[in-house]
Amino acid sequence: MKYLESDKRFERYTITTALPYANGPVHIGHLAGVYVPADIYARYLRSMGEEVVLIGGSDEHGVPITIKARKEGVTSQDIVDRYHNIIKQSFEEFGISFDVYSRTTSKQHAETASDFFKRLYDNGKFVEQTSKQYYDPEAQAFLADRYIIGKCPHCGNEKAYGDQCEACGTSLSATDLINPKSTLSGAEPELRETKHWYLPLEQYEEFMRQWILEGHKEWKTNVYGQCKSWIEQGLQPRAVTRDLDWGVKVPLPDAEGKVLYVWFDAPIGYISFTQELMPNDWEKWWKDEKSKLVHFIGKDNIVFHCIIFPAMLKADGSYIMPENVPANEFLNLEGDKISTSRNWAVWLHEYLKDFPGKQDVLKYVLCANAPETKDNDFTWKDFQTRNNSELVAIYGNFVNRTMVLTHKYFGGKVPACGELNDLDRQTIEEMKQFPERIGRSIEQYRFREALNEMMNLARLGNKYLTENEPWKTIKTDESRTATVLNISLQICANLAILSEAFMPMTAEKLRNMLNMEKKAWFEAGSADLLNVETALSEPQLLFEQIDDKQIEAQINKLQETKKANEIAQAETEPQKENITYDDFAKLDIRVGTILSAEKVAKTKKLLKLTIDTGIDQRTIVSGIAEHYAPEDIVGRQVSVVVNLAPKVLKGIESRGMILMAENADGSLSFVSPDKQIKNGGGIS
Ligand code: B3M
Ligand code: ZN
Repeated sequence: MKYLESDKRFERYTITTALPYANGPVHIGHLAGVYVPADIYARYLRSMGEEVVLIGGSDEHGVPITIKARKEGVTSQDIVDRYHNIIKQSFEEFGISFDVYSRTTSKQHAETASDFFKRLYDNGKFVEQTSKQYYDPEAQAFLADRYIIGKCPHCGNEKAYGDQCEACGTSLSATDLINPKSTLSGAEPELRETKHWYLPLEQYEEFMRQWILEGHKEWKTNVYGQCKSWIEQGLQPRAVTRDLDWGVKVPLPDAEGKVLYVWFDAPIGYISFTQELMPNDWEKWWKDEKSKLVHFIGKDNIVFHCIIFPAMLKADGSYIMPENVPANEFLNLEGDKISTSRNWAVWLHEYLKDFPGKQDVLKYVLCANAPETKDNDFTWKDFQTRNNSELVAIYGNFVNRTMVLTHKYFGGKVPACGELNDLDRQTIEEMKQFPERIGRSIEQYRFREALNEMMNLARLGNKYLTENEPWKTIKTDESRTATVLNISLQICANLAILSEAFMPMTAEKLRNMLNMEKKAWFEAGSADLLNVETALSEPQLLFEQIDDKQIEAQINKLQETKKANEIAQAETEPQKENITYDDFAKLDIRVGTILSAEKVAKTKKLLKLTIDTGIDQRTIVSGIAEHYAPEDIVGRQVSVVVNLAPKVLKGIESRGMILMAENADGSLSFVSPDKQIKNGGGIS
């Protein structure tokens, strides 16, 4: 069952969610952009009695994973095993109702992707092309663009990558770099010929024009607009293979060292995961015109899901096309782009540690503020406000008042409804409209609007309760009070059904309180969901206030991240002029131990230290008072230049200098041996 006329021809829903790269955990941006809306959509449709499969999994191929593995000195398989498990667990804990959550390193996937390629190959759907690409003669491997660094031709940054300069943001080709170097070996790469297979997208241009530009004007404007601009610029052949040793092997005899391009194999994952779930039955979900295929993705994936993957499906010829691709824009965090590499994110597994049991709060906030039509900002303040003044003050408050009053006046049993007055009738009439109103919004992928409508039902309940003041009528008219609480409880029961798609954990708690079975969406809208005399459970708070302290802790955490990033990015001072070995040998640097330390009176920066240098015990005045407290450093081993000419500072003769390392923020740190050394041990 569904409300939109245009959806009535479909008998089942094949819903896919972008496969997150298994090179890091998932964060709120992933949840807001893809998994929250997809989960709402799937839960809603199931509740409407539709056949649904919600498909997800980890994207475990691609160059960034191999780079991360190399950096950590582990295998690519180690990396994807680690993050696949973290990601999968986060999704489970957040109750994303996947029917299958698999991974692209599975055997089934390799087979399906490989067969898919082979079929297109056998049917002459590819063109072979040879091009020149960088090759590392020492590592004996072709280099992905990311594996090459050199000088950016635009801004001069010496460490630009072959695909992008991160200093000025320009996209590059590896051949643009000045002085390119392989990051595998440091060698200078050379251009060598290599053969690859291309999908000639230009052959599908006319089809795309008809299918999307003519046939899907209803797609979200951000999605339609991007497709239009791609198609109008003219589609180009796309290489679907790469020279790499991590991925699905190209299933051809002359393709040693070549794998399928990650963006070729990943979307096939949607198909192979369906096969894992339903080995005998998968085809109807992918090949029957009565199946509605919907891809939930972020905006950076639009071209792959609207043009490239459909072209692959079309090249095969036996698949249905996606009916919609409701891509979202980006969610920012406290005004800055979310970034895995800069650790600028709220990680789901960390959120769960800091806010245990509050999955629904985050899902609610992310949906209420979803980047549906433009980029949006997540702030902790907004998170707090939405929790305290919406979930607690409206939804939670309404349910709690109703429950508490029913327990107080009617022993926790659903009281009978007496005669209805106009306000009762009007309230029930309004209540009846919510299932369709919310449902229509969801069917049109307007999840914020849908959520707001769901809250309007709670608002309606609150208003009804406040206007009828059952705590007053109880003194004079018990039957009136019974009617009002009966209707309020029926509204609670409606909420339990209609909020399940958005906040499943809360809905379940509410059902338990109401002693109510799980009911279908289309059963909502009724004022007879709870039978008279049904015993209710004890009232239990559905939401609780989040206080300033919790919010400040989160904001502080982000500020720490920011500081760490600034430090990591700060420019390093250029190297000084060369000196001879003899110049260096003149320095006499020894390990010494701090015997005592005190502040030099009337100065901010100076400490007077007594050091055992192994040669003698001497006084050194050091400008470290802002970085170390005297009591913390007694007993520490430090590096001392012992033959520096003595100098009088604030009336104290200082004989030598303590070596300090300076961080980007100006903070100082002792340069100390990493194990105990006898005092006087030379440093050279
Ligand atoms: N892993 C890109 C991303 O996470 C990619 C999506 C694949 S969907 C088939 O943005
Ligand atoms: Zn640059």
